Amino acid sequence: MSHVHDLYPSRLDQHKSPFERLDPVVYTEGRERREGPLSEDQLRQYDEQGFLFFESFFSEREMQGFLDDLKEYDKDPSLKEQDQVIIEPYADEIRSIFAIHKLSERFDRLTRDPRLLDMAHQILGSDVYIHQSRINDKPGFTGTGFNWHSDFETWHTEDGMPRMRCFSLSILLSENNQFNGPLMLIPGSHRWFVPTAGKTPQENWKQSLKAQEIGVPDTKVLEEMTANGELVAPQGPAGSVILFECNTLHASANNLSPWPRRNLFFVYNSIENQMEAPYCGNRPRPEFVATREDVEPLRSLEDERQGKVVA
Ligand code: 6CS
Ligand code: FE
Repeated sequence: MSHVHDLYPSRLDQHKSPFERLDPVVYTEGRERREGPLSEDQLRQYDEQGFLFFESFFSEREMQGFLDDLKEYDKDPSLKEQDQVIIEPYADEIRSIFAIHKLSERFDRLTRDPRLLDMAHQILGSDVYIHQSRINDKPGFTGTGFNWHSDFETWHTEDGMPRMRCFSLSILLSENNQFNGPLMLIPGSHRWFVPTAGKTPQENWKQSLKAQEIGVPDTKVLEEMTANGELVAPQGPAGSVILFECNTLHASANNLSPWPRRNLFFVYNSIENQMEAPYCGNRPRPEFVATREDVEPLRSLEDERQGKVVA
């Protein structure tokens, strides 16, 4: 099945200039803003900049259980054989583990923590589900970076995500500092859609999750995007959280320090923005990279505790 008209065309055989996004950033839909943990100021900042940073959102102690789970996974050689585990290009070490919330009850529960889920409801203005979850475990010395990209550009072309109504929460499980390859973002870049050049090969994910080459904006556009502004690289202790819009341009450098950079990502998508056929025309990517079948609106743990959720 192909799409008659694509609002966000990309992976093209000719150059197309960036254009303004067609979707809201904060979904109010004519109603009053949903109540939630984010202040008007924070919502405005997110709207303008495309990200928010919460230093020490959780305590380091709260993160310990998650790190213990990861240590167990590191010891399990059979895990490395699975497709959902991506190995570093130049070392036999884990780069990413996808669908972590399906592997571990502890991670699954965290997706429904009201402190996170209430922000998702407030920004996306609807029920939400997890489009993708992963650990990016950038090991000391050998961990490689991530090239500049917009997540939405990939999720639209390769997964069939129709609109920009989605964001990522990156939860720092280890300290992120200037040496271990912290996430870099281009503030305000989420306001532009940047079409990229080059056809998407079948099963591109096997290559792109190790080192992305297709779907990367050209350097001229990146220069323009940073011309009046700056780059930001939020840094802080374990338990800090970066919330960034699905179309915010971001990247990160190699980790040449001895300290691993272990970040957990939950991608919250609106229930009204479920996957269609991939816009690049290829076969859909596996369910562990892009939820297509198993779409369940998340209910907060608070509701469960109060017995409000009827099975
Ligand atoms: O292809 C993807 O879905 C992923 N790749 C990158 C570089 N970022 C977002 C996402 O995990
Ligand atoms: Fe990304």
